[in-house]
Amino acid sequence: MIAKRRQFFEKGQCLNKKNVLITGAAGDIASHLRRELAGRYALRLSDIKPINDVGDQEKFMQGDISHMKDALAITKGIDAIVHLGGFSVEGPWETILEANIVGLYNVYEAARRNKVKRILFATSNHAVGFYRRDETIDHRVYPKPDSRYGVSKVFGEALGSLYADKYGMEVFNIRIGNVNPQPVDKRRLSIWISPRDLAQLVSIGIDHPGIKFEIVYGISDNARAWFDNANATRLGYKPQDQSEPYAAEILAKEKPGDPRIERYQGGTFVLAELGGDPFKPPP
Ligand code: 15L
Repeated sequence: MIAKRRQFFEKGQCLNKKNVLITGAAGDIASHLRRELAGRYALRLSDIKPINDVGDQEKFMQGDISHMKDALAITKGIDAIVHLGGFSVEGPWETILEANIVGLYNVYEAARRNKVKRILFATSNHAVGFYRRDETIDHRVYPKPDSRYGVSKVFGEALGSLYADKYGMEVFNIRIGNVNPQPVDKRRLSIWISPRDLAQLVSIGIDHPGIKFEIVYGISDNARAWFDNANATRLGYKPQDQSEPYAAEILAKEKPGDPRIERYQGGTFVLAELGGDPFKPPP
């Protein structure tokens, strides 16, 4: 049993499992994925911040992806990258530029130089946040970012498209809604994804043969979804969780919202302004 679980490492690479790098590994989404994917892949974790609870099947390499040298070091000997690293809400332009534009470019370019074929990019519903809530959109709509953060996610999707077409990289974009053990408010009833459903999508992104460039939505099987996730279904995604059982309790607590926010899928991000706190009242 113990022998079966053992991984065989040579020069930092696991020989009997896919070597998967998770960037932004100190964050919340990564902590869910590490738990859900434990044992399935040899996980290399990387973040600018240290991680104190590294498991015995995980390796940690600290790195700042805004420096190419670090991006090259962390992507060496890897089969697939799950790129979660970056700034995860609206913020000042300099912050978005360094973490989400320069950092993302470095990860793609380092992957190309290190011959890493597959990249999963954690893009966001905020790449399309200025679509209205009365519209259902699929993976083929043109972007409508709701923030500088959303623009950086559109940039990431576009860079992935370039690296797929020009360099034959295999790119899987997950436009994540909101990852949480449970949906937390009315808007999230539409865009919620449970940790185990996200892990299923990530596994599809890592293991599905013949990926070239795909965009899927990271949502569970939500009755109130604004996204037509047919592309994920086509690739075998069968979400196990639904937000509807939480709806009555959430809606009973929900206060009437600002109609400008209520109109758009991106919620508060459509109003958020400089200062990096999308939950501040609008100016
Ligand atoms: C995101 O893209 C953010 O990373 C996350 O913090 C949430 O704000 C989420 O979107 C959301 O829209 O709920």
